[in-house]
Amino acid sequence: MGVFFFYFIYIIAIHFDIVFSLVGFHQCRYGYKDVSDLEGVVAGYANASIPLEVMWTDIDYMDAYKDFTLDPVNFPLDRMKNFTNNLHQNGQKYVLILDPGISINDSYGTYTRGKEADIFIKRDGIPYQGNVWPGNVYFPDFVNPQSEPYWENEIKLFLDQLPVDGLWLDMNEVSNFQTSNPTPNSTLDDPPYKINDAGGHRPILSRTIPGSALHFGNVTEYNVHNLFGMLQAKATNKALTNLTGKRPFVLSRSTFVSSGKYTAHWTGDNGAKWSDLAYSIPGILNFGLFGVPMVGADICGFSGDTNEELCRRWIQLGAFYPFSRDHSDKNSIRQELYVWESVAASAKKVLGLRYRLLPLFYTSMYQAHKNGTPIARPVFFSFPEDTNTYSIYSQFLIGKGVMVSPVLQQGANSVEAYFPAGNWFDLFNYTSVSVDSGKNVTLDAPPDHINVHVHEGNILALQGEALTTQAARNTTFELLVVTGSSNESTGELFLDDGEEVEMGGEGGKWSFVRFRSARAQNGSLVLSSKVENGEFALSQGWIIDKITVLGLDKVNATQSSVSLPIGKEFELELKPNQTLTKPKTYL
Ligand code: MIG
Repeated sequence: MGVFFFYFIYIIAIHFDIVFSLVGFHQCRYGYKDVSDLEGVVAGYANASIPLEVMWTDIDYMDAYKDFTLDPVNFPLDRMKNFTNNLHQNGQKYVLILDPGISINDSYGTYTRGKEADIFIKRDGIPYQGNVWPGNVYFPDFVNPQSEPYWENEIKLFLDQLPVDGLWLDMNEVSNFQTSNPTPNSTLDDPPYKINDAGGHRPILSRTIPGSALHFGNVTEYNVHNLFGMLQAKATNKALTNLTGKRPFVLSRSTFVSSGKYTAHWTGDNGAKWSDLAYSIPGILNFGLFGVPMVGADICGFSGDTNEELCRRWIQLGAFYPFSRDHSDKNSIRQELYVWESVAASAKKVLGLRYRLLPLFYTSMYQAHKNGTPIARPVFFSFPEDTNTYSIYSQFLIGKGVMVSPVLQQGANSVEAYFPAGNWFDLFNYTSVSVDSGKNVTLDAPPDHINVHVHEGNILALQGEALTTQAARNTTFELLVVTGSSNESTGELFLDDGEEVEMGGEGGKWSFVRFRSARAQNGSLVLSSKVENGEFALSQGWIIDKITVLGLDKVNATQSSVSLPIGKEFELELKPNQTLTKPKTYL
């Protein structure tokens, strides 16, 4: 099974790139009323000193739910421009939603240009008519090569007005509010099987585009149904790359094999329920294995009212999702992280750690790009020899050595977590869990704490806490060297400007560093780095000004100061001349 997965993801996942700022924290909601509402939320985060990287707006911003338009009353262009500029000045970003259905309306340019280009999906020789938020719609046919220039031009016309930073593709399964009549005797519209979709055994054409509809080249919808979301994400990714010359920022609800190359993904409409908090972990781990590494679930829950305790536990977990976004339904109460004091306090703590770990999240993204390994990984990924790890779905790893063990039950103040053999250190307070062979351990998990441990054998490059990823990038680095019975510890660090089109591309501006520590025979710890393309890191002035060693009983205390440029290889010997009872920091 493991071997199968490895081959599978190596093939499909390579060369996906994410914008660095995508690893920051995101706030969204369906039902923000107007620009003032949005401004209030951004201010709410700033006042509470909770990191906010990206503000999102759902279909509320559109004029009558038409793509590429703005509601002139509540989201007028001048206010929207001003809002977007202010975000950009604060180093923040803005992302808007798009739905695939194009309103049938002769005074709407996106429609008339689509009609002229003849790019809509057809049935019986004319465009197939569905019904979604704007009323009657036609759907662009992303199988048609002409849909790409059409879509790019629509995005261009919109970006020329409002320079948003990314696009969110919803409803692209395709979701249709109406079920069309099947063509009589058509096995494409109503084959002799049903699917258990949305709680009922319904014909497959229910609330989507019927299988007998036709795409470019007379390809039936039946044959390409599941590809729509992927092809739309591909076209959107390409359009944004062409238009901005930068790495694009796309989020898609529907995905297929290879979607991970073009888009991030969220797991769709969950509920504000404890069970959905727990299900979010297997959901995210699955998508990592499917080759969609940038994935998250709606934090605090989408439908139904959340509550303080659930939202607090959810941000504690969600702060470690690869894609970390709070999102809620129009009919539910507000759940921005500053709404409750205890949630705000927890959010500052856990997002503080997330931002210190941004180099790990981003380097894991680079590893996904190169090797297909997920960012959030099942525990068995690093411990395949420990068969107890195979069935774990309430804990997961970030990269190879950071393990998250969240509280998933209401009222719980402790958590039972499985620890594979070795030394583990809590990343908030460096308390340790040490097990000779893998076993279950009961850990304290008071209301404001989530257990996040790093395993021996790892070296983490950490940066400082900050309110935006840009500000975090400007802080100095700390190396956290985690040792144990194993002789060697290793860690990797990928750095670039966060938006160059290809991660680690030939001739690009990036640096890649491998850190290694090993015990010498005299008991010293030798810490060194190997650097590829150091010039970029040197040009940014990044330095390591702190080294912390965990898990050594004997360590050198003579090293009084360090200031190591990341872009330059180094070798340091930490001599064993002092017994330590707590982690040693070299400053
Ligand atoms: O019919 O745009 O999953 O995230 O807030 C619902 C409104 C349409 C479903 C998405 C959800 C989004 C909502 N959309």
